[in-house]
Amino acid sequence: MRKTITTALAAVLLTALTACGSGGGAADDGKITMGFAQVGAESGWRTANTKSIQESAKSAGIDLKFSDAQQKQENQIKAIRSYIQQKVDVIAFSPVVETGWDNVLLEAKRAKIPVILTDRAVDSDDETLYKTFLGSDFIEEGKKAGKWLLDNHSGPTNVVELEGTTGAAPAIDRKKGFGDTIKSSPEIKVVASQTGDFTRSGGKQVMEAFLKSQPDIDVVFAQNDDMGLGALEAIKAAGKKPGVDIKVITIDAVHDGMQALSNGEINYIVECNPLLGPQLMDLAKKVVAGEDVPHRVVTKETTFTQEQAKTALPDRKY
Ligand code: GZL
Repeated sequence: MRKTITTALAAVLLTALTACGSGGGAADDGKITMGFAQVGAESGWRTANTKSIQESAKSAGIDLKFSDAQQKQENQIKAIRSYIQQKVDVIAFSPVVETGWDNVLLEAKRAKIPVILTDRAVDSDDETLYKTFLGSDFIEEGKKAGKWLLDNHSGPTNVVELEGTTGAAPAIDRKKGFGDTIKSSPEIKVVASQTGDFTRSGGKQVMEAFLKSQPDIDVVFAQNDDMGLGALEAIKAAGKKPGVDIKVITIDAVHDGMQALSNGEINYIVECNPLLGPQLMDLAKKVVAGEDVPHRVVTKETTFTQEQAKTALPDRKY
């Protein structure tokens, strides 16, 4: 009798453990559960990125738990901790800033839940804290913006820069790529640089201040379309013609940016591809299955002039 009870108890315990899972490995029905901690909804780029992730999860048959951190790191960390407690099969997120992730990523590692970085990087020295980082090369994007200015400026050129979220990888790296590239021309000077937090309102407010404080602005380098579009409003309100009196260079190539480029109000856009969903889901399946994946996957992207925008606009997906 005692033997029967012990055997039954062992069976119950084993089932309970299997059902809860020990983190990692798809659920019994083979369905993968992904916890995704998104930055927020600050820009047209982010909206397109979220749509790509949600639609791709559906087509990949992946059960997606999704959270919007309203651009606050503490909210992303809370969301990741909740995914760990829920014992999801894989966690993915776009770190709003580069620093402050080691502790929560260590908790995920101890829970044996693999992590995938998308879009933005973390500055951790411990590369075992995440399986792979899928996203753009932001330094390259900054270089492309700087190269266009080198090739298309004439004489002394005063630049004002609208920076992205302070501490965010795209803000740090785009600034570096742009600055390092224009260094080769002593005629080009960044006379003012300030964060607009990747938002349209932020770009407008900072540009209004620049137009008051800077007597002679030749170029605006906005680290994303949304801040650039906000700057266009400020430039027009100051009675100047964007794209002509003040040249505008931006990064992203979302629909509204491409429309302004096509209309001649923006001069050049460096694309930053937000459609990371399909690659993310492929990587997640491989990671959950325990397969090796590259530690870095760089997304493909291009650049657009005003003429190229006119041709590309009708077929753009975002
Ligand atoms: C870049 C992404 C940036 C976009 C902005 O990959 O992190 O954040 O350039 C967005 O539009 O807010």
